[in-house]
Amino acid sequence: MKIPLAIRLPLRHGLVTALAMFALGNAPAHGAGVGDIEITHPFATPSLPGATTGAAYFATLANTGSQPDKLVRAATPVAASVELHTMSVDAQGVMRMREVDGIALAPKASIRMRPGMGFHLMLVGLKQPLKEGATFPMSLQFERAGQIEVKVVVQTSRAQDAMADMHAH
Ligand SMILES: [Cu+2]
Repeated sequence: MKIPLAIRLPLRHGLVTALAMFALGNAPAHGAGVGDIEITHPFATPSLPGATTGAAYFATLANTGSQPDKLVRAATPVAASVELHTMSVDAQGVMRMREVDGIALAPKASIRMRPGMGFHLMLVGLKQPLKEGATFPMSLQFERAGQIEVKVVVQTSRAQDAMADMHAH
């Protein structure tokens, strides 16, 4: 699915996304790795009623090696496609997201992915609602490390954690 490079998000969506933070401590730790890539806690926020898109994140996405790598593709059975997106706040204070061709990881880099800011994996064409507590598989293709499958947990947000997280930056 082709989408415009920049999407002006409705304010409601922006707020929901900004407040969509989950409690890391509440879920059993899980993660996966391939080659020099280490992924901790893949999670998705529950989809909004009637929504055909969802978003997934990794608590951390790290490249422990000495060579650069790049996440270039993702796929899951629960959505028609997965797009790599980045989100930022423009000069007018409006949240915008755009598709990127990959998430580059410098040697020794570690990226935190959180609702409301930065990178996320956009699930386009959801085949089923993402309900809290459910899990689904997602396969990831890295330029250098190759392919890995992760288990994504659907987890409800906690607004106070989102605020704490935002203030931590
Ligand atoms: Cu997105």
